[in-house]
Amino acid sequence: MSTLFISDLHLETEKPELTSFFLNFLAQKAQGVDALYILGDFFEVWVGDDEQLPLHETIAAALNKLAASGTAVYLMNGNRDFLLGEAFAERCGATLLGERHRIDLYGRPTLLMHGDSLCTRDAEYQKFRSMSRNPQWQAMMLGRPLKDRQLMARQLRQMSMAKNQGKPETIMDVTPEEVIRVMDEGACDLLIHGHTHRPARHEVTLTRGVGQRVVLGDWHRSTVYAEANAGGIHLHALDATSLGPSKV
Ligand SMILES: [Mn+2]
Repeated sequence: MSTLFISDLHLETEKPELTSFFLNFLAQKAQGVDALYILGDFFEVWVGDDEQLPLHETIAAALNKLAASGTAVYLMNGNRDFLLGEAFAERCGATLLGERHRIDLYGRPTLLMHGDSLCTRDAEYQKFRSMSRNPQWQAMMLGRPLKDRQLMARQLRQMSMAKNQGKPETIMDVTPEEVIRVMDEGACDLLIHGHTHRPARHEVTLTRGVGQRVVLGDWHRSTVYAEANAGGIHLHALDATSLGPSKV
């Protein structure tokens, strides 16, 4: 019995090999597990659940199959796919989680996040984040024609890439004090998140003692995902080629 955690796949139509990697992962690593948690930035871009691309249908069908076999599937929004909603989650047979989700992981109180809110030193991004996570702003956005949203998403992505190029490394990483704050607040001694694309295990000194922060990797030709069971949590490096040839 085990639970898997992945994030930052950044799936997009233009990268069919990445979709294959993920489908192979589902078929070969996720079969029979208790639960699969996808902690944000599943998709490179998301303009609304009403944009139904073939990629989205492929992914929804694969997750549905996993869910139907008895594995609980959970989705969380990231900073790219913050508009991904209940309608798509339902098409996947998945449950959409809030931005800070607390679980009992085989007896261990655990906090799940995408991780972008932990990067508090990036003031400019946090300003955008509070706007883009506001339900009223989201409703206003989703009320606009799909074509407008597709165009805006492209522009936003270009702007964000240009801005991030000039930012120091420390600003792009989590703020240690913020990690302690959310873990203390959630009374959790394990935090699992993605976003920074810096997979690692870190010790965190909490009010109650030493906790752990597990950071998931992003997906290219390889990734780093986490597997938890009653014995603890482990990070696994995984190469796309080890799962076999491309299916898409
Ligand atoms: Mn992210």
